[in-house]
Amino acid sequence: MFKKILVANRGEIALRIQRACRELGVKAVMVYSEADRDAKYVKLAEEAVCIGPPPSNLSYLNMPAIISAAEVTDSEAIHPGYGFLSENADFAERVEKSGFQFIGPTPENIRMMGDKVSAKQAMIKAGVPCVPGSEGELPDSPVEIRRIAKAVGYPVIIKAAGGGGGRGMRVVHTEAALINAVQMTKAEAGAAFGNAAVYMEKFLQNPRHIEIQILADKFKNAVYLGERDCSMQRRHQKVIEEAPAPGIPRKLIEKIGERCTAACKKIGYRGAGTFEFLYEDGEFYFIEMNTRVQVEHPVTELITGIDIVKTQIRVAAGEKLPFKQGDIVLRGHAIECRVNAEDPYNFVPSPGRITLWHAPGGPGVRVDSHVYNNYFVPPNYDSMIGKIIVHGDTREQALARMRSALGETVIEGINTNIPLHRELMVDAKFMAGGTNIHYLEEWLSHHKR
Ligand code: MV4
Repeated sequence: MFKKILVANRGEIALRIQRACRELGVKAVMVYSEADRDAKYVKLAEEAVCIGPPPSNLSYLNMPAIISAAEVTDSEAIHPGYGFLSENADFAERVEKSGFQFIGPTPENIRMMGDKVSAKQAMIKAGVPCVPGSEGELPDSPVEIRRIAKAVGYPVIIKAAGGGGGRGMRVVHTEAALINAVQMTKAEAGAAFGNAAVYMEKFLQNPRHIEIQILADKFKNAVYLGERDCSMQRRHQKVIEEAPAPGIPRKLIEKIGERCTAACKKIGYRGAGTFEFLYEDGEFYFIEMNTRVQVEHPVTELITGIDIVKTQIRVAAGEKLPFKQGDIVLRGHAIECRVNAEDPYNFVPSPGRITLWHAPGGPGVRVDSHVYNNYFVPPNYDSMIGKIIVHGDTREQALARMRSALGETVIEGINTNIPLHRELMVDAKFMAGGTNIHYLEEWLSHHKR
């Protein structure tokens, strides 16, 4: 095991990784920007290094500053968390070239998954079901493009190879609109990602967003830890996640999970990873793979009893996965509400000083947050200030525990989306389970206030 690792992130995930390090007996070096000087995990750290001014590009995205911090502190490995540099293959490469272990997959695997065309080709080859569409990048010939779209069937969606997470996509309903849409998407993709390559898929109208969590070691052992339903989202920002996904047959999840672990073995994947799928009419379609720990990992931890962050660190240190697929048992139901510093209905960010903070508690309630009484939420970063996660024997018990937890939560001095969560937890359609990716935006459009 490592003696010391550097945590190259901020906020709740920095604290989450610091806690995992403490349990493992590993020293955690925290880095922080000038805006995060007063963060709780910085005060609690045995070592902390300021890496620059508040803007992310000068601090949490500053590769030389982070690698220098690892050098001066004699760290052995770097945990990138999520966001920032976590899925940057060049960063992973520079970390390893500087003699540190990157806590994540190989730079080659990160690069493969960052290019959505090569990711999809690898998945097709490995037997993971994908959305029907173009075989790889679209050709230049309009005649060929029209032929592919006709074969796929309208509506189609044009996606940038360099995109992902909802960036660089365009839906096309008719042949008349096709060529212009492809050209527009290519131009935008070239400017935004430095890669004009695009591909085409059948556009699924009402899917759910279901993802499979995997863990793999350096010895081609891989397991899947069930699924998460992340359909409750607005503008590609997840709001609520849960596990298991209501109403999806366990046998089908197992079949897809096995395809995911087989793909991991085939490409030599190591660390934590998430296969994102669209689920419609009883079928799974792979769309993207995330090569990092995700915000919503706690719901999987609660139903499996497995510590995903600790396992990431263990496998990065060269340990074997401490469990096999047959050891993984799913128990009960977990729900996560992301707590954001924002107006609950118009979503305008609400940074500032938290004058009163009461976190909820009780059986089956977990709060992952770096926030404390009198904490100042800086305006420079994402608005998420923490997560409330509950576990119950059944979905109904988890819902009851979340209602209770949200009822106990007091946050004053800034606006938060807690009122939105309170309403959603008593919404009849959400309570029934299985709402699709459009549900929240439709709900908000009818919301009276
Ligand atoms: C799609 C789709 C429908 N059909 N692909 C958006 C984010 C990116 N990861 C993929 N996305 C989508 N791809 C096909 N073929 C609909 C979406 C989509 C979406 C997916 C997951 C969660 C939220 C979403 C919101 C809008 C669109």
